Parts: sequence; C-alpha cells; structure tokens
Amino acid sequence: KRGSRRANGGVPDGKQPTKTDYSRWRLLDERGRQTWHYLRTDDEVKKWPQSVADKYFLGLPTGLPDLKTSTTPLQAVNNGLSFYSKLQLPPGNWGCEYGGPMFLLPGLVITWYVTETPVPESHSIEIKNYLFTRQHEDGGWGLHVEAHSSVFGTALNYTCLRLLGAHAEDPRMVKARGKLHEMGGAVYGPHWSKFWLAVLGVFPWSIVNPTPPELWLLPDWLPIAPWRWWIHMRQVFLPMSFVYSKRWSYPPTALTMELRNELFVEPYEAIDFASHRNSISPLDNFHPKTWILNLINWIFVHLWIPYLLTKSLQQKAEAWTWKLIQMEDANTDYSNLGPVNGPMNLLACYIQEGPGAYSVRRHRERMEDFLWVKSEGMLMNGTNGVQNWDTAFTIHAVIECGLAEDPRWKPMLVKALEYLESQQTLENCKDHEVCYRHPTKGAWGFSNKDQGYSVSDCTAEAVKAILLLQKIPSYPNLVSERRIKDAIDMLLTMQNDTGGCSSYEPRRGSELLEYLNAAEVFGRIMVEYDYPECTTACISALNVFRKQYPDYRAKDIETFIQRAVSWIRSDQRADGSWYGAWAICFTYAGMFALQALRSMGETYANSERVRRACQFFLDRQMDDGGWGESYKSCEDGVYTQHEKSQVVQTAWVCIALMEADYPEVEPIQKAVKLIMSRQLSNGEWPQEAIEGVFNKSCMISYPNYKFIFTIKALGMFARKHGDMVLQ
Ligand code: LAN
Repeated sequence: KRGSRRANGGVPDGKQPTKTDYSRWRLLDERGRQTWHYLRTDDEVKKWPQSVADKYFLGLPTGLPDLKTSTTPLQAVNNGLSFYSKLQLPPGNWGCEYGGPMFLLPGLVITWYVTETPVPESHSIEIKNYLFTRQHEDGGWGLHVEAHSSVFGTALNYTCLRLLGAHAEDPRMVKARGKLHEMGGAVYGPHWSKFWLAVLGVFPWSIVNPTPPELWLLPDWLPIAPWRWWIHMRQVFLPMSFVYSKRWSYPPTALTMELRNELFVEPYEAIDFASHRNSISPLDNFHPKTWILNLINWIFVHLWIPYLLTKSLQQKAEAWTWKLIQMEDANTDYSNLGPVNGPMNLLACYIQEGPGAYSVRRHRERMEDFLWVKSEGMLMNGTNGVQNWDTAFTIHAVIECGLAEDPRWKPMLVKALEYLESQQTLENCKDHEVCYRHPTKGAWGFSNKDQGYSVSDCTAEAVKAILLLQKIPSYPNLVSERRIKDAIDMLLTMQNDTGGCSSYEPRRGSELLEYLNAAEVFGRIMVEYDYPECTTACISALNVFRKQYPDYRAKDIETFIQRAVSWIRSDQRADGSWYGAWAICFTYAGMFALQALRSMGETYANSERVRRACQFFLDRQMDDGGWGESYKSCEDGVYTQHEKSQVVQTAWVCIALMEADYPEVEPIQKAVKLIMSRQLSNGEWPQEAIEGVFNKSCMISYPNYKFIFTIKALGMFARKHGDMVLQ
C-alpha cells in the first residue's frame, strides 16, 4: 500500500457525491449528433422533460404499458415495434450505448488531465461509477467488458479513476492495485498503455517503442507506407507519431508522482525503463510482436534516432503529420474517425497551438459526442454513435415483416428515411487524395455525416433501405436518383482484387504488413481484409438497385456481383461456416453469406454448399431451440458454445435458415418460439450477452440488435410459414 496521501484530483475526501440524480440526464440528438446533458436547475428540468428513450437508456422505469400477450410471431413483432418505436430519437434515428472496449475512457481522461480541460462533476462521478461497476471480482479490468483482467485494462482504468478523484486507499483501488502488482505492474502493459502513461508523465518515453513520424515521409509507392494501413491504425498512428516526436509529457504533479509509486512493483527510481520497452504480460500479449518488428524497433532506438535522424528531417516529418492532423480535423469538423484518434488529435492541437486555440476548444466539445450515460454510469462509445447503421437495419426489419405500409409504423419509417436522407455525404472531402481519404461522395458512414467516413456496408445498407422504401408509392421520394447513383458509384469502388469487400476502403497494402502490427492486443489490424458481411451488403444493395435501374452501369454491376459472390463461396470453410469479423461470429457471418448466395438463386434445394451451411447450424442448435455463441469464437476462430442461448444469435440463424429455404420448419419454429418466450410483456427483449467484435479480440455492444434481428426473424417466419399460433 504505497502512495495514498492526498491525491484525489483536488476534491476533498468524501465531498463529491457518489451518484448523480438520474432524473436530470437528457440525451440531445441534433441531426445525429448525440450528447448527454445534466440539467442543473429545476427550471431546466421542467422545460426539457425526460423522454421514454432517455429513461430506457438510463435504466429508469419507462412507464410503457403491458401489451396484449402475443401468441403469433406477428403479434410479437407488433409488440416489439411498439416498444422499440419509442426509442426512435427526434431526428428519426436510433441510438444506443456502444460500449464494450475498456481502453477508451482512459485515453480521454488522460487527455483531459494533461490539457487541463475542466471535467464536469456529473461526468467525473458517473465515469467512476461505470469503471467501478465494471471492475472484475479480482480487482482488475480487461480489454473489453467480458475479458479477463489484463495490465492494459487495469493500469489504465486505475489511472483514470485516480485522475478523476478516486482515493488510493478506497478498498476497490487497493484491490485493483493488488491485481496490477500481481500481473507485474504497469511496465508489462502493451504499447498503447505505455504511450498514454508517458504522456501523463508517469513513464519516461524510453519505455515506449518508437512511432516515428518520419514514416509519413516515405514515398507512397513503398509497400509499407502508412497510407496503405487500415484506416484506424494509420489515423491513430498519425497523432501518436506527432506526440512521440515531441516526446511531450505533462509536467509532474503531486498526483502523477503518486501514480509513479502506485503503478509499479519496484520503487520508481530502481526501474530500468528502457529495458522494459518490450515487456508485456502474457495476459495482454494477444498478438505477439514479430522478430522483424523487434528488429526495426531496435534500429530506430539504437541507430536511427540517436545517430541518423537530423533535426531538419524531424521538423519536416512533424510539419507533415501536423498538416495531416489538421486535414483530419477539418474534414470531420473535429469529430475525427474514432474515440482513440479523437483525444490524441486534441492533444496534438493543444501541444501545437496552445490551450486557447479554436482547435482545442472544438475538440473539447466533440469529446462529448463519444460519451454515453446508462444505469452503470458514463462510458465512452466505440464511435460517435450507431445512427446510420441501426436506422438502416431497422427499416429492413420492418420491410421484411411486410409492415412498411402499416399505418402504425409508417410515420416511424418516414422519419427514419428523412434521417438517412440527411446523412448522406454529398461531396468528397477537401483534397482527399492529399490526405489519403477514399472518396466519400454518395456514401454513408456508420454514425453520422459529421464523421463522414465512407463505409462499404453502411453505404450499402442505407441505400438499400432508401431504395426499398422509396419504391413504395405512398412514401416520399427524398433521395434523388442522382444521389442514389452516387452511392452506387461509391460502392462500385469498394471491391478488392479478390472480389470481396472491406470496411472503409479497398485494400491498399499486403497482408504481410501484419508483421509490423505493434499493438500487441489486437489481431488483423494492419490492412483491410475481405469480409462476408461487407461483401454481402454490397451484393444485396446492388441487386436491389439494378432491379429498379436496369440500365445504369449494368455491366459493372453484374461483374461486381459475380466476383463478389464467388468470393463468398471461396470464403466458406469446409465445415460449411463463415467467420464473422464484426459480430459474434459464425452465426452472424452465416446469415450474410446465405443471403448473398440466395441472391444468386443458391438455396438448400440446389446447392451443396448451402446444405453444408445449414447443417453446420443445425448441429449447434441448443436443446431449448436457440443458438448461443461465445466471443471466444472470434478469438480462436472455432465455433464456441455460449453457456446460454442468445436471442440475437438465434434470430441470425433463423434468418440464415430461411434465406437458405431450409425445408423443415420444425427447428426454425422452435427457435422462433424461444425468441417469443424471451419477450417481456411490454414488448421489450432484455439485454443478453455482448453481440459485436472488432480486431478479433475486442467485443463491443449492439444493444439494438435484440430488437432489430428478433423482429426481422419473426416477421420473415410469419411471411414464409404463416402467422401461426405458437404459444
Ligand atoms: C466499427 C463499427 C461498425 C463496423 C461495421 C459497419 C459493423 C462493419 O461491418 C465494418 C466495420 C465497422 C465500421 C467498424 C470498424 C472498427 C470500429 C470503428 C468499429 C468496430 C467500432 C469501433 C472500432 C474502432 C476501431 C474502435 C477504436 C479502436 C481502435 C483499435 C482504434
């Protein structure tokens, strides 16, 4: 028990309340920009009443009525929609918590601390609540909410809590420290935690493996040039390399001095930090560094930086990275690509332009876009929201149920259409070739237009939703033919040479770049890969489009689809399954792949591969009729049963089997019954296990999936097999 004294962020012990008043939180959605506000005065509370959605997100009673018990799938759908429609936000989109990763808040809180950004008390209280709620029994935190404790999770979240005023002698902190020390202390953390702790001034920079900005000066033709890396890696590397080049650290404070005592097993002065550059706990070492990367790091540390790097070259590199940072900021109005580069860009602006700069102010405002409040406290979302994605999927689900013209749901869908219309990116961003951005004209991103990064499947699902709705005569034509064609043009740029599609851009570099993966905690992050999810979304949007516009780029579309479907076929494993990259896991990918095959007329009756895929699922159906897959499937690449069936995965498999025209109704009916039996009397489905994933190892929540896919599966069933009485 070292370093307790007085460091609780300047807040006198016991003075800060431990909970905010949840009846005062409000979610504001301004054309898709979502921010939470804590109302201080009763007057404000009166003027801005809490909505049902606010209450639901905060875990407060919603007051929504019990509904007539459903006995058929369509009744269950209507009950589900009756609940879910109340969560639609005023601009027409859906939103939700998008948590899971446990390494995001620390980056933000450290950035707030070192940029001396005032943190509202409401935020600091609820962030602490969230972190304490999510602390494991053993005292630590993991990479994501369900993961085992690691040095990454524990060292950073411990630090985050201390910066927000948690007392070192709080029993929960003592326990966390105990766990951290048991794992060897913070010197065994991965690269990103070393970076953040160096910024905070708790580590010297000598423990951080180099991220030299000079790499940005490499010629574009070089196979390792950073513009070829997966967008999230290069956009994080960018500000990281800038800050690294400056070796910028916050000057010591009483609190950071205490952290130097708390985070390590040995006394700070006795640690040879440089020798710990490559130290990493086996609990964190999900993706060990290769010998090539270790050699490159060695060359940087022992030759390049001390002997070869000239001042002028370093300045040139810093100037160019700074320019690229500014372009990223300008192109996204400081929203930035995501929750890791957002705080880092704020820090870079603070270093370069000082605390009073507009860039710093605007970044500070934008940090709010990532925060979310729920019953457990305040967390940082994996993006600035899920707006476009969940809204498009919701539209598809209602259409699949055959309810798009039902007067009960039409106003909801018109609003959703209006929302999607408002979020299409109409232009490429300024100087997009200079800053290596893929064209965005006609595209949709995952969240909103401010962020504005084109994503293949987000564009595909959005344009498909629009095409399907606008085809119905009673719906308004909000998105013009020209704009729809722009979206299609964009999609047609997204195919890889393999025929498959990636997430943000077609692949720009070789898979061999994975040898340079320095993150240690993530796998398959250095370049874009082909994904069955993204590929299917493109196929299916193009198919819908060409039915309505048979003359537009017909040949390009036909070639695209043929190549994409062959890629889907080639990606099937011998056991009949497909590995999913963006949700857990084989159940998710199988649903997409079978949809793609169906669009080419391949079903159970005529295709051996479809039969194999169905068998794969049937062999894994649980006794209660459901499917349940653990996140371990993503890490290990082997289907791993969850201990309990999950409504979301059950729905995915039902949809998959129906896409395949699986001939027997019995297994699907059993699953549909299970989905119905899990529905509550107000139409809601309760939250079960986490649904999503990225980079193989990090899980992320998609709480709306328990509405979207259950509703879709039940609706499809009713349309295919009849709306029979099932319970
Ligand atoms: C997302 C969220 C959405 C997701 C889908 C659209 C579902 C997918 O089909 C394509 C990829 C995409 C857009 C995606 C990519 C990676 C993201 C942005 C995330 C999983 C959300 C969070 C994650 C991001 C990388 C988190 C920050 C962490 C880093 C390692 C930088």
